[in-house]
Amino acid sequence: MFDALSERLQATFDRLRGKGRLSEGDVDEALKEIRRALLAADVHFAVARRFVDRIRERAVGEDILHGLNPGQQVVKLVHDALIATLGEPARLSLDGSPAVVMLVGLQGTGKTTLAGKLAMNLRRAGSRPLLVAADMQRPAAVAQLQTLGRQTDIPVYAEPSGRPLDICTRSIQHARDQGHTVVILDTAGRLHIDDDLMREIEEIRTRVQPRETLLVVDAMTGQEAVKVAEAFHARVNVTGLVLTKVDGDARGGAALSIREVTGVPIKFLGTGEKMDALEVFHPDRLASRILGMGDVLTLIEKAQENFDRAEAEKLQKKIQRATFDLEDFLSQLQQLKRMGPLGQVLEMLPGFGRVASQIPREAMEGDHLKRIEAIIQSMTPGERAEPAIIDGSRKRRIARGSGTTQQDVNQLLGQFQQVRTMMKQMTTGRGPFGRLAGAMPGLGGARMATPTATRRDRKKKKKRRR
Ligand SMILES: Nc1nc2c(ncn2[C@@H]2O[C@H](COP(=O)(O)OP(=O)(O)O)[C@@H](O)[C@H]2O)c(=O)[nH]1
Ligand SMILES: [Mg+2]
Repeated sequence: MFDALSERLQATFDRLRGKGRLSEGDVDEALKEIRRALLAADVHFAVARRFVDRIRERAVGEDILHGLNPGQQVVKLVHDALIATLGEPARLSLDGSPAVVMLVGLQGTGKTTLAGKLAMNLRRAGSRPLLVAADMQRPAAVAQLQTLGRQTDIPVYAEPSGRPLDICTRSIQHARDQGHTVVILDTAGRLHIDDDLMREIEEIRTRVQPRETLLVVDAMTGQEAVKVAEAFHARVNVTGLVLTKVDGDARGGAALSIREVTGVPIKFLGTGEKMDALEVFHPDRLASRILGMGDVLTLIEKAQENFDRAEAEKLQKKIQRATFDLEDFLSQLQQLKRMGPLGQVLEMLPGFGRVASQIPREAMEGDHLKRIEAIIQSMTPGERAEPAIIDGSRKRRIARGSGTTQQDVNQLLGQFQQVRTMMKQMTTGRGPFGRLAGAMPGLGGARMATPTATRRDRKKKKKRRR
């Protein structure tokens, strides 16, 4: 999401930065370009206008033309305007015993998927969630939630038939009896113009008094999503928005308009079909990602969730002894893969968004990793430890053994060289990888141990530990 908007905004900034001094005309032109970029990304026209007005006011107020580095200041103003548009960070409220979270929205937006993701997320944080199958519209809906419950090992309350209102009411008593702390109601999809079905959730809401009513919105639906959100909010007083399918190629207009138009905060983003593809929404992080500044914080959290501490410590020693070899390369790739699709991970690195969009998709998918695995497994232990000895005839043998081409082998060796270079940057603390390494379990220490680490580096590192 946001690829096109990102590119256009960054092109605008590049033009500004290319100029030594900025005139009023330059800033006007840039603001027009920003507005056009927003509209092209399907941002609501009123939101786009307000966005640009915000920047213009501050540009004048702070007299950026006469300040240092006006181009850079425009970037900062756009960043601030993005955050203002995306709203304040808002947490899910879990007051109540049990706390009830009702999921509502159109059909197919990802409510049931979210129910599972949310339950997993809350369980990790120490809650005892119960999933409730309150979609009696589609015959397969109850079974879908039950399957999810089995996969995630989270209890599901379901009844073979009956009215959703009664099922929800009974499920809450059941939750109390069983000591559940959170109840997630997975309701049926409905059109905001279907009066009968809208009345149904109004009744559920009145009866069970959910602490949170989350409207699940498919980011791919663009402008229409904003209208739907307004209609739902008017009837059931939505307390939070969840944007799903932001991993798709939506233009991002819904994400940028919906909070400002409805006044309801975005609480989560759905970033994939799998159960771990849920992100707590952080406006500042998304703003940075849109502007190509990366989202190192989310990346670090993902890394900490998925990296194996023991592995990381072993790796740290290898980097110190400069014995990082192809075996380690393979194990690193496998760990990285656990953090999610490589493309999404790379986009979170500062300056990498633009690079990531140029890497062919297949290069980031599982098949590619399988090929790499096959190639490395066709090497002798000596070759894996000392790739420099791999000459033409060895390459031919490896290609044959792994069912790949010599070109594939060359490509892998090239990538390995690049990673080695990045590893060097990690140990000297330069560039995005340096910052990332500093935060990863085990890797941070590598920086201290290198001869180039200065006292200041050591102090910084100490600070980070606290
Ligand atoms: N790519 C992607 N697909 C999603 C996401 N959330 C849900 N889906 C898919 O969207 C489809 C509909 O999801 P479902 O949870 O059944 O929607 P519901 O009708 O609102 O309950 C399914 O194929 C899901 O796998 C997401 O964040 N990203
Ligand atoms: Mg469903």
